[in-house]
Amino acid sequence: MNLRKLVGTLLLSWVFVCGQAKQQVDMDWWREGRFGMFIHWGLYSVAAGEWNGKPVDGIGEWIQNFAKVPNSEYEKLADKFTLSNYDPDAWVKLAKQAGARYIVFTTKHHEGFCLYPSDVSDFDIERTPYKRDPLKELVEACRRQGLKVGFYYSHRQDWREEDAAVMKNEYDGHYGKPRSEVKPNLDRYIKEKALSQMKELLTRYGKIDLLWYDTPFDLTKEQSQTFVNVVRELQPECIINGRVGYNLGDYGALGDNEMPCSRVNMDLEMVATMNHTWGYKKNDHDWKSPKDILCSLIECASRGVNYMINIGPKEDGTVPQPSVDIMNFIGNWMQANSESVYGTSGNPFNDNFPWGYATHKDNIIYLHLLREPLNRRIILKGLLSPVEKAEILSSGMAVPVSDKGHYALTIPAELDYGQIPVVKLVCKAPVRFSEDNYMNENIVSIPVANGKIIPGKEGSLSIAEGGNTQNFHAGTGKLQLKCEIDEPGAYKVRIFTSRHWRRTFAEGAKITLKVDDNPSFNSVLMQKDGELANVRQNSYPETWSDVGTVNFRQKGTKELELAVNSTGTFSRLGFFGEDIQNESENNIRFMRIELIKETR
Ligand code: JFZ
Repeated sequence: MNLRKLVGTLLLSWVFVCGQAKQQVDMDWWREGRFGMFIHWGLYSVAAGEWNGKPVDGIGEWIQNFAKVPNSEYEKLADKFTLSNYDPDAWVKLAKQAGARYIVFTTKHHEGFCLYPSDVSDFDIERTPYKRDPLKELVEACRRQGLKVGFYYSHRQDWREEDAAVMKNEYDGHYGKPRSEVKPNLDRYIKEKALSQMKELLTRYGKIDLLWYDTPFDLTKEQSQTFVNVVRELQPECIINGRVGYNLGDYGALGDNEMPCSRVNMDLEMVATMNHTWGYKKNDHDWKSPKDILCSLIECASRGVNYMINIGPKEDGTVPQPSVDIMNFIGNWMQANSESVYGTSGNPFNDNFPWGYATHKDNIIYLHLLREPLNRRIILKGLLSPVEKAEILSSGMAVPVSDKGHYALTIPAELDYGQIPVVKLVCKAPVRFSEDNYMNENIVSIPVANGKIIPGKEGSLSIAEGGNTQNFHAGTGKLQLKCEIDEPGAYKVRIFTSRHWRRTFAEGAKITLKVDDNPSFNSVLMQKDGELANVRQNSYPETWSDVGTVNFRQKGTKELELAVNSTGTFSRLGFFGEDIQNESENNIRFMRIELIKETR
């Protein structure tokens, strides 16, 4: 080996050993697939949201924590975890027929119980009446049906292990001793249980395609890196999710049920519940509608991110019927329309369309219609590529296209918008777009992610992975936006912010907004004038505030400038204290600004 090559090899080894090098894993199957199915199954599925006959609020898989159950009591659930109707092939078939390309299954959640026979812990499936390995059976079913295999592993939280006690925000009653006597040794837990079990999981079940870590909390970067290294060493082609911590995964991380508010230009995955819980709860009947769940899949694709929907089977392995119905509804739609999701990139336009969502691939644009466009017309401003033709994807029905400066589509009458019809627009070359924000129908929607950040005296606001503002408070600068107005007149100014459902709206928040040459809205109070009624309300409600009206004497480019005077009580952190983007409390989480043409 010549000297140059030797030096290069040594340098690369050194960088890798320091964990600095981020090994490039082939993400193509994951990006192409766009859609996965999450499965939360554990002793909490036996509890099913109740303890001592009483309902326990909160997500079902956290019941031991919320109900403050000592391990000596909680472990008795294992006797009732029968798996008597467990049919892994049926689970995989449900996912496959819905069009999901991968499954992520909880091998060990925060409760510490292992859904497979572990040599490292006796708190595992061998405590139950089930005498086989359900994880092995699920992996084999995935292989038989051609779905990729993902393992969820709670690498930081383990309520069974005192060494993993998260003292600042966890009930220490799990260990049957007063908090003052709980002496966690996190390094020992990591070495003796977590990493040892990772080795079991990564060597016993063949090729694993995705490792899904969760809630890194107070892990150090070095500790997170050890969870990366064990995967790289044993399963070098395995993708690691963003929640391993410190952005060390192969893709980014959003909060639970957190929908990006505009197109993102990085690998991200949105994980979502079908009701309000991941683990089965017998009393949670607040199922999202099948169409809402399908819309979330499509909206994620239009943002360029993956969508992983969760099912929470009962203790016997039965999948709740509403979950089956939702997956079948998605599957029916995907049968005719999946090409508008698989392998696509996000909405190429800068606009959020009032009638639905767009995706694109090479020379094709897909328009997903959630409702009939105004006057059954869609005008594609900003499209620079010549159009060849347009049709309804599922039927082939022609969609007339005219070119009067902008391409305009005339949408056929009598489409069934309950089934989210898709227009397939074929261009004569790979699609190209202008960077401008245009009006669609009577609204111009300006995502904050399109803005230019001007840092302030105390630092700078930024744009989070989900496209919303973060660290945006007095002193961290301002955001400059611009848009194209089609006609002069009066426009209502509507600002959309988001918050984590556990926190109140931004009481007392004040902002300053300049819109072109109109009088500035100075330090105006953000009122809660409404919230969008959609699936986001479950976790990240989208609230709008109408700050006033502006007038434009002429059509054309208009510039806006937004600054924060005070953030009030606005925040996004959940009460677990988990925050993925290390977001501070002192932030207004803007999503977009809409200018809505006022009709006379
Ligand atoms: C975690 C788990 O605690 C939960 O039980 C479930 O498994 C879910 C998929 O993941 O919950 C989280 C993790 C991160 C955030 C919120 C809930 N977050 O970043 O806002």
